[in-house]
Amino acid sequence: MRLYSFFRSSAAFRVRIALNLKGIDYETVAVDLSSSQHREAAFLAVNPQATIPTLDDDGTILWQSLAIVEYLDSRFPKPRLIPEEPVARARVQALAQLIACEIHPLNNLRVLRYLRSELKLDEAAVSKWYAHWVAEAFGPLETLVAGFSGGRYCYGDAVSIADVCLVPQIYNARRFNCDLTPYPTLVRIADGLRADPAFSRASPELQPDAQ
Ligand SMILES: N[C@@H](CCC(=O)N[C@@H](CS)C(=O)NCC(=O)O)C(=O)O
Repeated sequence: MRLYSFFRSSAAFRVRIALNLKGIDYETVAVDLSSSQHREAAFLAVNPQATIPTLDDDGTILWQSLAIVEYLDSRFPKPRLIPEEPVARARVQALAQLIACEIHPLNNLRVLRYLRSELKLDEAAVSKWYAHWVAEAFGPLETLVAGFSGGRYCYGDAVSIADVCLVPQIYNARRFNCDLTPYPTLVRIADGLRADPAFSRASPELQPDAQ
């Protein structure tokens, strides 16, 4: 498998964790988002949406991190990241989507670039925007996870797609200096999971393209 990745991409970080948890060997194909390599013809031919991550599984191209994690879960079910039991299944996906669909689309690179270049916001205003959308989602997420967690993971006593999304989002929130003190459960779980090599090896600073 080949993973088109950028070291700092939190969506790629999710897929790296899932690949590591399942013990799947993969090759990293670095795409430099900072120089907009993802918008060049060579990458658009692979993924017309121009987004990272993109997975090439023996010529089959897959994109959208949650769809990729679900694909990996179907093909390599151990450990299951999306439970089979219907309630657990719906809930871990809801937690994952709270991060991947409610925070990330408002705070990803193209949105921040638009705020800076088109709307002429300065760095203080961009940081305020970023922190606002993190807080909007982390508030309810903290309450939900505190109720569902068995202690070590977001939901029950098993790793899931919710954990796969949480760790990169906490990492990014710290990078943007967001105040995480209101979310002790989320921080405890994310920091605990970083002791697991499947999570720590996926971390941005350990990627081959880390700058
Ligand atoms: N919903 C997509 C989001 C993908 C996405 O936007 N990835 C970011 C990196 S984390 C990206 O490629 N950004 C490029 C840009 O914003 O121009 C997913 O989960 O894969």
